[in-house]
Amino acid sequence: MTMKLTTDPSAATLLPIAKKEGISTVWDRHRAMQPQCGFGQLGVCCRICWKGPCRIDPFGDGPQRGICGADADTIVARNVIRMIAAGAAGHSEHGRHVALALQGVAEGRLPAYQIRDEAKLRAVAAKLDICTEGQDIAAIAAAVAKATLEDFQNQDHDAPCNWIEATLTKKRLERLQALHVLPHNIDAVITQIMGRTLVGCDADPVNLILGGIKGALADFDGMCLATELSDALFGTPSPVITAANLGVIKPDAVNIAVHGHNPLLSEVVCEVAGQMDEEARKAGAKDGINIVGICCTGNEVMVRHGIPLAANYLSQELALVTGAVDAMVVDVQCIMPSVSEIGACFHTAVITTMAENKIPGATHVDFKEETALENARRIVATAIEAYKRRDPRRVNIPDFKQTAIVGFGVESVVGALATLNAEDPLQPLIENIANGNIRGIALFAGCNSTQVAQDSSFVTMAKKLAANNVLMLATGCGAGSFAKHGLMTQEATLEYAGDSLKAVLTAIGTSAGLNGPLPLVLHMGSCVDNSRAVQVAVAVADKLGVDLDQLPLVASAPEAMSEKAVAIGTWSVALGIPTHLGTMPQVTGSAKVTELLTQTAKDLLGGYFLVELDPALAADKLLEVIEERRKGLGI
Ligand code: NFS
Ligand code: SF4
Repeated sequence: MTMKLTTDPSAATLLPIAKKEGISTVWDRHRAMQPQCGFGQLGVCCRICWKGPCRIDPFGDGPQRGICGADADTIVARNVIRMIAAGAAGHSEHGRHVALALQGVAEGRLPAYQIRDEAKLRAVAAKLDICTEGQDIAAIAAAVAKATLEDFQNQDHDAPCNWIEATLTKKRLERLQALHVLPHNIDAVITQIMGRTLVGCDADPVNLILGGIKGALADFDGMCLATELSDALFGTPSPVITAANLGVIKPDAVNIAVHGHNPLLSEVVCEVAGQMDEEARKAGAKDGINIVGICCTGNEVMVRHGIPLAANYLSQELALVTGAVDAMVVDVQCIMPSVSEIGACFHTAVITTMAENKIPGATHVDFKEETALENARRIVATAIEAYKRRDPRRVNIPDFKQTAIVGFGVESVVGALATLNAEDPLQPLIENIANGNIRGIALFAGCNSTQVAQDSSFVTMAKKLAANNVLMLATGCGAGSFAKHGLMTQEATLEYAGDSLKAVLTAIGTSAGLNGPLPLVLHMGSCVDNSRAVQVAVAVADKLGVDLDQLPLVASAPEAMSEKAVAIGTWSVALGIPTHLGTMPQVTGSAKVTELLTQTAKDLLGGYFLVELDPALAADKLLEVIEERRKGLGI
C-alpha cells in the first residue's frame, strides 16, 4: 500500500512488531478489504427487507429503483438517518445510565458513587429551572434526575426535551420548532426513525432527513445530560498537566487500560486501583498500578483526573502490542472486536463489563452500579494476576509521549477569562473576536478512520488554522490526536499560533496562573462533551444577542467514521454551525440528499456540511467561512 497508515510515531514503531508477531491490525484488515464496495460508499445499497438486497446503478444503466420501488434518494436518506438513530441511541443510552446513577445516589442506593461537585449539581438544577431553596443535595439530585429522565419519557409531542430547551438560544429553539425537529422524547424519536424507515414507509427524502435532524437533536440532548450529570457525579474538569501516547505505559507497573465511553466504570476502577496499589507492588510491580486511557473513556478520566491517554481509536490494538498492558477493561462503543484475539497473543486480560457489549474470547465481569466496588476490585485483581504472567522479553513500549495540558470545561474557560475581567468574563473573549485578534473558533471532533493516515488531517488543519489566529477546541479522538502530537502544550502555542492568537492565549494563560499561554488546542473532553463547546458558543451568542449561525464558529470531523459522528455532525449543522467532514459521507449516491445536507440546510438552519478530503484545502475553506461570518456581523 502506498498510503501512509499513521502519523503517530509510536504506532509507526509498533506496526513492524505486530507484523513480526503475526498480528493483524486494523490497517491490515483495511488493505484486505480493498476494493471496498462502491454501492455502499455511495449509500445506494438497501438491505432493509429480504426482497433485497437492492442497489441502484449510479451510472444510470442498471436499476434505478429497488424491488419495492424505492429510488436512490429514498434509500440514501433512509440509510443515513438510521445511522443517526444508532449514534443517538449510543450517546443517549450512555446518558440514561448516568442519569439513573444520579437517581441511585439520590436514593442512597449506590455506595460507590457520590456527588463530587455539588456546585455543579446546583448549577444544573438552576439551568433546568428546578427550585433548590431549602433542599438538601440528595433532594436536588433526585429532582435533577427526574427532570432528566423525563427526556426519555415525555409523551407530549409539543413539549420539547428539558435539556435541549435549557441549553440553546431562544432564536435557535424557535427556528427548530418551526421546522418541527425539536425532540420531545429521545427514545421516541429514535424509535420513530426505525419505524419510518421500514420497508414501505416514509419515502420522501426531505421528510426523512428532517426526521434524521430531529434524531440528531435527540442525540445532542443525550450528550448534554451525559456531560453535565457526569460532572456532578465525578467532578467538573479543570486544567491539569498530563501526558499522551503509548509511552505512558510503564514497564514496571501493572498497566490497566480503560477503554470505551462511560465514566461510571472507569471512575470506580481508578479509585479502586489506588486502594490496591500495594498488592501490585507485592506482585513485583515496583511502580504499582498505572491506569491509562483509550478513546473517550480515556478522555473522560484524562480531563477530570489527569490520567494519561495511551491511544485514540486507531491505535487501540497497538496498546496491546506493547506487551505491557496487563488488562484492557472495556465498556461500550469503539472497541474493536479484535482486541480479545490480540490480548490472547500476550498475557493481557481483555475484560468486558457491560451486559449488552460482550466480545468472544474476552473475560466478562458483569458490572453493575450497585456492586461497582466489588466488580472493580475483581477487575484490578485480574490485572495483577495477568501481570505475573507478563513476558518481559516481549515488552516493546515506544519511547513517545507528549505533555498535554487538558481539562477545559466551560467553567474553567470562563474561570480563566474571569482572571482578566471578573465582572464580565466573556468580555475579553468577545472583544478579541471583535477586534480580530481571534478570527474565529473551530471545534475539532470525531474519530480516526483508516481512510486517512492516522491523525494527519487533524494536525495539518490545526496548524493552518492556528497560524491564521483561530481559537481551537477539541474533543474525542480529535483531542487524542492533538494530545499525542504535542499540540496541547504551551510550546505549541508559541510555535504555531499566529501573533495575535498567541498574544491572547498568553494574556489569558498568564493571568490564569499558567506561567505562559494556554495550550494551542483546548481539550474539552470526550465526544459527549461536544456539548461543552456548544455551551460556550451559546453564552457568546446570548451576550451578543445573535444566534449560533451568525458566529464565526465552525466544526470539523476530519477523520470521522462512526455513526455517532454522523449524529453529532448533523446536530452541529442543525445548530447553525458549518461542519466540515474530511472523510466521504456515504450519501453521494443521491444528488438530492447531498444537496439537502450541503446547501438547502444553509437556508433552513444556517449550518451545513462541507466535505473536503484534503486537510490543507479544508482549513482554507473553513477560514473563508469564518471571514464570511465575520462580515455578516460587521466585524
Ligand atoms: Ni467519538 Fe469516542 Fe473516538 Fe469516534 Fe469513537 S472513541 S465517541 S466515535 S472513534 S471520537
Ligand atoms: Fe429493496 Fe425496497 Fe427491500 Fe430496500 S426495502 S431491500 S429497496 S425491496
